[in-house]
Amino acid sequence: MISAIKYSPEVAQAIKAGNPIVALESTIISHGLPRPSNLEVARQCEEIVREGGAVPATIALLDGKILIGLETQELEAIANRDDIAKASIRDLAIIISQNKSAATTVAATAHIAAVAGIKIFATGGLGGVHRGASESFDESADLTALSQLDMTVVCAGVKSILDVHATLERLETLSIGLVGYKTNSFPGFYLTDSGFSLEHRVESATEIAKIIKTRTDIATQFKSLIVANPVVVEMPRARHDEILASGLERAQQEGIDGKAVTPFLLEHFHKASNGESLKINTEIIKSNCALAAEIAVALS
Ligand code: PSU
Ligand code: MN
Repeated sequence: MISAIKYSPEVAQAIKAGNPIVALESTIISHGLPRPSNLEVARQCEEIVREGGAVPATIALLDGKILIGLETQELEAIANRDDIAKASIRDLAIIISQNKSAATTVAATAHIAAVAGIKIFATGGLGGVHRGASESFDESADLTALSQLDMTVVCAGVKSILDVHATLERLETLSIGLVGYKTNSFPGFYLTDSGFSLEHRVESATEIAKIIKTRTDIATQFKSLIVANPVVVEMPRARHDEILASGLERAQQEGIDGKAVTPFLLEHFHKASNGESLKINTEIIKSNCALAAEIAVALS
């Protein structure tokens, strides 16, 4: 047991009993969604996982502790406090040692979940290779993290603000598994179809559970599996492309770089679309939580 970890009673009980658990990230709460929707959506996500028969384990760092499962006030703190940093794997030990607080990205959340033996994780859209990465070298640590962890991540593809083609190439190089849930097209976060096709398609949670077990049988489990679950009602494409173009331009003008890029562009989308992207983002996360719970149950 790592001393910096604090489990919520609900998660501790589920681990002890071997009940299905779904890990949830917190960067989406503190940096991906605006207040006050962020707290509301975080609560709804946890409820959806419970309704699906699994226990939600939202992961974050609060005042120097790793929390696996957030209690009411802890979730409120992550959603509302102004001192919540965005932590990737490399930041974890530093933030814990300095008794600080941070939300965890997909990379950091997956790492902590794996330490706790949790194998299923739901998020919105993965990080990936940013546009212009051949110059900026901006590639999310989500990719390298997932190439080293025994994790199954349910997401709506990678965020459409990224270079999707380059990201798919990197996923292949890193040997990260990729299946489309009831689709042959790689989803594009706000868009149902990113324009790239998928080699593998699955129809059910049971099928995914079988793949997860087989990965362990043949020792490929330490390179994550991505389950790409497309959003049902997408954003009108012309509007999407227009908002993305203006967001990228603003980011460049304002010199936004590093870990600030993704939150900046997401916020730009939420503002410029008058809340439409927020609605879609919320649907994406909820749907991924429901599917992740189904997979966790099928696996147990
Ligand atoms: N998906 C969302 N909203 C988000 C993120 C994902 O719908 O805010 C976050 C995740 O935590 C992901 C991070 O790990 O964005 C990627 O950030 P970066 O591009 O800086 O690696
Ligand atoms: Mn980056």
